[in-house]
Amino acid sequence: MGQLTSPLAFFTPESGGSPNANQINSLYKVELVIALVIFVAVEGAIIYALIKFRWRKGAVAAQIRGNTRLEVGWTVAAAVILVGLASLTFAKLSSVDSPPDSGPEGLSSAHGGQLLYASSERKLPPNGKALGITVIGRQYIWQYIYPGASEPDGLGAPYAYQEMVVPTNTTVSLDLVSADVVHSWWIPQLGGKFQAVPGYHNYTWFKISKPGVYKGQCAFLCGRLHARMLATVRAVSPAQFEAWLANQKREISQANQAAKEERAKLSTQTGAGAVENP
Ligand SMILES: [Cu+2]
Repeated sequence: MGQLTSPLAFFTPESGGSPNANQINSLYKVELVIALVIFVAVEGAIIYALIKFRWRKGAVAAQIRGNTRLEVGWTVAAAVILVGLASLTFAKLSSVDSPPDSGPEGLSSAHGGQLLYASSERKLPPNGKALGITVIGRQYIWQYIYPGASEPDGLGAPYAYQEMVVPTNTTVSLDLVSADVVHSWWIPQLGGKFQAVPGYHNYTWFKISKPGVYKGQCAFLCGRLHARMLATVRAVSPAQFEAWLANQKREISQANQAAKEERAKLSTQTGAGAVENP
């Protein structure tokens, strides 16, 4: 799924969908290169020693008791690498953690400009505005609730299952919750894993620049059908997103209306008692 721009791409985390995933990918590459250099040096030294000092007739093994210079050398070198990697990680952490503002081509309507509340867990763009989507994990499907509730208690908000549709160039802030057990939200090209834990709120974000489909699935064993708990994010232009959301709202209200009429019809036909335990 990740673009095969270098031979390293096969070994590195997927990226290309969102800036946080790209930052994770570049950090991983730096660590991979350092690890590869050390691996080759260590394995090379072992192979060299195996061949050079292999058993020969009459050869006597040298008795070596430590080498202070060498031991200080590899201890200091390891410490320098460790401090270097830690510094680089902390330098990159904020761009993985904190979302940027939406782009000028992003969703500019009431939804995309929705002011959300920041907290120590919920990081928001500098201007505080993002499209807030609540992600509910339940056995075995993801539900996405969009802003736009028609009633004060939050009811009547448009929602979707399995496929999340989002506008491009717009910072999307996800509020992850669970209706039953622990699930894990993971779309590799859009960033790291985040758990949906019953009774808690976890937050993550992404910002997609180009339209496309980004696939993932629940990454935490949540029951028998865990493997079928797929998730898709489809990024479309802000105008297409608005149209999709309006259509979603209309279909949901039509379905609710039809169910209401059906209930009314059933209760007049058979009497209320017959539908008490449908
Ligand atoms: Cu699962």
